[in-house]
Amino acid sequence: MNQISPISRKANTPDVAFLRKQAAELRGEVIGMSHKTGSAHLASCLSCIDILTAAYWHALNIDPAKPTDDGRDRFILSKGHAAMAIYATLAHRGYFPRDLLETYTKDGGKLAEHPPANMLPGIEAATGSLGHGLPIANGHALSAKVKDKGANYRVFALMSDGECNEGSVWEAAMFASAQKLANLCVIVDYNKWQATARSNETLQLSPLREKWESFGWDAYEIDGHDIGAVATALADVPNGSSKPVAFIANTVKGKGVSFMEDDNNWHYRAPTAEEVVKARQELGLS
Ligand SMILES: Cc1ncc(C[n+]2csc(CCOP(=O)(O)OP(=O)(O)O)c2C)c(N)n1
Repeated sequence: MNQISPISRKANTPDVAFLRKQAAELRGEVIGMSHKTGSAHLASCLSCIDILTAAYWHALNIDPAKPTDDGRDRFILSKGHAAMAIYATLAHRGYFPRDLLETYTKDGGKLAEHPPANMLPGIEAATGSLGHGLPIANGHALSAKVKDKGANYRVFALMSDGECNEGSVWEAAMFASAQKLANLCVIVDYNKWQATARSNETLQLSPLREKWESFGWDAYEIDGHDIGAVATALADVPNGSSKPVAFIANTVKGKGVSFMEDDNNWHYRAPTAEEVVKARQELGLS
């Protein structure tokens, strides 16, 4: 059996001012990456940056110097198209040098357009094909119970609302509640958009919280940009019940930049040099 080393959980109150500053820096980073590489999915990244910041700088029991530690919390970016956001998060959190971000999408590099497995410290699963992160998270969460007996690590999967269109998500949701995976947490980045349309006009997701609840989960709606509330919510998993936990995080696609917010053209568009300057000014970065 693997030895579980104790990585202590943060029980303290979130430092909201610090987290906000960190999130602004990550937003600046992904805006720069999208501009330099002409990459899509910038708005998808901005939508979930506050959640990533709350997780990596407050809630997760992790040590970037020990990325494969048996006792670490696992965090899976199931909406893998927001790869720039997880790469920027991991680099700024100290998993690998920030210089590596310059290699995003470069031939032969480690920072593929969507996260690959076993290439970078901190990337727990290859994602990008929507609907697979939660099934993988199930495996980790079950492993904590049956393989690493006594392990107290938690498993988080950050999903998108469009991803909830996938049947595999609901099969995995039923598995998690049947197995009483109380150490499992889903965060749905509910920005109400998918690639080319409103999510609820594509398939009827609403009422989303009630759907998760009816699949046997403890499900809560939260403001996905209230970084202190997200940090506290994630830190409090498991919540004392025997059920897995879902946070339906209401978010705004393109959050943080006025001319990108809730404008789904930024699902694919990359910013010009002038737009980068304007965005950074709005974020208080220059
Ligand atoms: C299985 C699968 N089908 C299609 C795609 C192509 N695709 C990339 S992003 C996306 C939808 C984006 O909307 P959403 O998942 O809600 O995430 P958001 O960008 O709005 O956060 C799609 C369909 C994919 N990545 N995986």
